[in-house]
Amino acid sequence: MKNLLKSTLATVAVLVAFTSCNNGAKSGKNSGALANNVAEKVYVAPGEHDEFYAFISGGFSGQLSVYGLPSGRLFKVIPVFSQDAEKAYGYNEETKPMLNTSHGFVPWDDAHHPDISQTNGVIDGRWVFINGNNTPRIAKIDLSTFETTEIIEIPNSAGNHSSSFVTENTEYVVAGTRFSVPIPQKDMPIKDYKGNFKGSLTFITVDPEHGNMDIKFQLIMPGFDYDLSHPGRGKSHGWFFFSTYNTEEASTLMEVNASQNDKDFIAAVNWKKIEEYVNNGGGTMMPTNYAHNVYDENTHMATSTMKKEVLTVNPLDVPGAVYLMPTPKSPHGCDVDPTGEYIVGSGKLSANLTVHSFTKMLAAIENESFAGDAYGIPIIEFEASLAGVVEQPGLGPLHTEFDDKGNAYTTFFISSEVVKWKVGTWEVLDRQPCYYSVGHLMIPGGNSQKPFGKYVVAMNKITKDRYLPTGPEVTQSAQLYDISGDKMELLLDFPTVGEPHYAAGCPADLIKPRSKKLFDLENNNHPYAAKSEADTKVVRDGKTVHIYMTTIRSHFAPDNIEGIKVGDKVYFHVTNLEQDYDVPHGISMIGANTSELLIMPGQTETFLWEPKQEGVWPFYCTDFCSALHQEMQGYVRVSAANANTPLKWSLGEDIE
Ligand code: RUQ
Ligand code: CUA
Repeated sequence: MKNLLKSTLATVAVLVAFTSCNNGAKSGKNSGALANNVAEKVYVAPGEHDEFYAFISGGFSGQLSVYGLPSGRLFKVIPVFSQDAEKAYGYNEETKPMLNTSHGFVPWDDAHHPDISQTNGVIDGRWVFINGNNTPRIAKIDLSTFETTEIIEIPNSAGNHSSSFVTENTEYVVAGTRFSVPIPQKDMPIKDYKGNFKGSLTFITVDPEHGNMDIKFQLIMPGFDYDLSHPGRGKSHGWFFFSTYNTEEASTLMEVNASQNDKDFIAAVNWKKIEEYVNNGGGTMMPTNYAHNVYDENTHMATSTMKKEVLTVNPLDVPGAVYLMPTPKSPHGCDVDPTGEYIVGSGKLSANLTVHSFTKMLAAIENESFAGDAYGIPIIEFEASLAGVVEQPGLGPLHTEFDDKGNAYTTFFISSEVVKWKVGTWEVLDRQPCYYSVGHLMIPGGNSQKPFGKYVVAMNKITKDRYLPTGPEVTQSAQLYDISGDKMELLLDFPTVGEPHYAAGCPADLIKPRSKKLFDLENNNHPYAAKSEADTKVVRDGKTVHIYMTTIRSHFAPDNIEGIKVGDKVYFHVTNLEQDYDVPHGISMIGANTSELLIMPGQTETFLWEPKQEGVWPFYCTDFCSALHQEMQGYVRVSAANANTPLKWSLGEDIE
């Protein structure tokens, strides 16, 4: 019996060892995940702060989530392209215009690539930009309030994927189309795609002081798919690089038909040259229709303006502005190293990683080392701009980031790993498995001249057995690696909101001191604000009723309202009079076909209620704000549509 037990245990031990190996929960002596000090490296003690912020795209959630590194703790989900009932974003009257587009109100998008603003090539922590792919848009989030303050729709674009990357002084945030389409849109046979569909690359200026976005020009390129992009920096500042696939210009069975060519291109765009051309009156105004939505922090309201034209540029009209660098094979990631010299093209179907040299590219242009042209755009000879290749580093390369020591880190989707290699010698230095099938990766400051090479976050496409199961839909996942030593070390798994695509990170100190604590009531210019209880009132205008309401611990003013009628449109404009950090109030009304409001100190927000039944209906505060939070409530009396109940409101007295 004893022996049987022993041998059973031995078998179990072997099985466990085997299974855990299979699961990738690394076994063996130098196992990162099992080492004691690993826990310490990610442990942020209660009350302590993380060293880095990470802004991780929410993918098909349409949002942007804020994490701390190294802890992997989730702090906030910033609503960007999707309605968010928790924060009333897209539900309250103030923020609904943010989601307006030329297709009407679009309350969702597929968010991909956050990128933080830069000054002199270094992350400055002022704004983070992110693209919506599906109904092409670029959003700007203000990192003093962590709120989406601007969304600009991109006309002539579809599947806005090679976006939203910023140049080294945030001169531009750039958006490239994934799908080529008829420009302008028109009814035509799909089979006539080739030669007729076009791809637009959009350059959006960012006001250096206020951050206001404006489309400066759209470059109308051949009908390829523009997958990813990155700005030049340092010596290559003034250029922008875009990877392409489907240079075959196929429109059906793309998995086969868009994989025919040995090489596709990285398009190199000299935006400084085009900017000069445009500033001198170049380009063609094209009629179009797109929304520009701006949130004003002083009125606490967004407005949406429909723009009617866009300046387009034909690359052939600006000689010397656009070149194509052949790159094997259907390149996805298009990443520029911190010096600006090297442009890495990750050919998804290629055995090797291709690295172009900016210096060699300029020389090739100078010497006219061209191998023909595509629709008149010169194609640089492959060898002429080639800096080197990383040979057989893995399978299915997607994206590359850089540290501050001359190393590059590339993700491989198929072989499911991060591979570290040396920039310049192209030798592979280290590799670590990802669990599983990694897409993007992020080193804080990665898209800048100054990366902070302490951690890399791998954002994975598959999670499988890494967490407790949650039914068929399992959590999305990221992994944190320590890259401060020669070898990468896996430190942590943490779940993410939606499918994480790219992320942007920076030292917490860049953002923390500027984080706003409240809104100044004095500067509240909301047209329906009540800045004191004396200003509260209820105003009827036909069938529309405006309630000017305030909140303070722990009551609403007014809290008794009579004279509302069935069929009225009742707007609750609620101002939070608090002027202390971290004292929001909420409000919700029974039967309102919208979300609660969550109102920050000094802010005014509005929701619409359309009462459908007579009665006395309560409302209450939804945010636990004080010991008497539960007493923070009120009543609205609703009379029949033809009743004569007089309009009255009060606080602390009975309405007779
Ligand atoms: S990319 S699928 Cu960011 Cu690798 Cu979108
Ligand atoms: Cu105010 Cu709870």
